[in-house]
Amino acid sequence: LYSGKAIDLENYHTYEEVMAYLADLANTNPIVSTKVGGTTAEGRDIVQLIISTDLSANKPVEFFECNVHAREWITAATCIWIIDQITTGYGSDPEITDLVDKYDWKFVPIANPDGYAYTWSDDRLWRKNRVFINNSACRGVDINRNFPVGFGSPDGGSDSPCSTTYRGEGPLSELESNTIKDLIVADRGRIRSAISVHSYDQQWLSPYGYSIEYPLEYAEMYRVMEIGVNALTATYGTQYTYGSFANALYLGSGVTTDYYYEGEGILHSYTIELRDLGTYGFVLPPDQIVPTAIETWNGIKAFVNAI
Ligand code: ING
Ligand code: ZN
Repeated sequence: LYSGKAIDLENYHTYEEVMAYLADLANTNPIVSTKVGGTTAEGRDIVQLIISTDLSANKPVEFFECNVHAREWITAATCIWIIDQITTGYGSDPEITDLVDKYDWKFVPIANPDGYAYTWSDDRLWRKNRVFINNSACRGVDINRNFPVGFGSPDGGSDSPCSTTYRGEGPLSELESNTIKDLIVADRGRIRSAISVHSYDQQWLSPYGYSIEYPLEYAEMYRVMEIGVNALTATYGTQYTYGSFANALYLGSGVTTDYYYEGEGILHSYTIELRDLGTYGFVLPPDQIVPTAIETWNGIKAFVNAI
């Protein structure tokens, strides 16, 4: 199925091309492996890419999920660029070598494969997955409204199947959200940070999404968000805002970031909204992939070193 062909990092790629790249990396690089977390309704694997010098050491994990929302193509492209950066930098770039010696790095580059494939074939601006809904002509659940913490609380999602933020029949009703949960549970107790990568709006957001209350450790969260954003902005001057997402953006209930923090006790759990501010929105031109990835990676490195 997979050709094992490398991909260029300056363009967007189909689900199949990305999977071929990940498989090739795992086959050729001794510190890389892949794990199939689950298989979607349409038969696509949800793949986690693992960078680890020693899996048996159970190092602290830096966890990333990307492209939960199908149309946010820059998020998979950025995660793939970062994977390439880490794997090619290990052993030659001292900072990357140190970060890989200390931590395991785990990425789900395309967390919503059916939705992603649909944005290539039919509707570039599709957001949800592609499940059939009983008694409805509309399809798809918003994976980022389908998690247990805050699930169904008012204003942070919709119970209408035709809405782009349809939360689904119940917490973790969706294969994709269950898979993310299983991958988190598999590393329970050693996840040092969990980042949910979205676009667009240029924001670095902490819990809570479902409430305007601030988390107990908000001062610490704010401290590291500021360090991350400052390093990101120092790269090309791209302006980011940061804060708790219910306050900075809008209410969102049943989101991954609240589940990681409140449901799994992961202190450092954030949503990063990548470029831009709306000029191109979800359809960010390919010539912005590499600059977006470079600045984001600078922010993440500074953040990981600060926590
Ligand atoms: N934004 C996120 C969304 O799911 C978000 C932002 C995250 C809001 C968490 C509230 C809580 O709506 C995008 N662009 O998807
Ligand atoms: Zn999103």
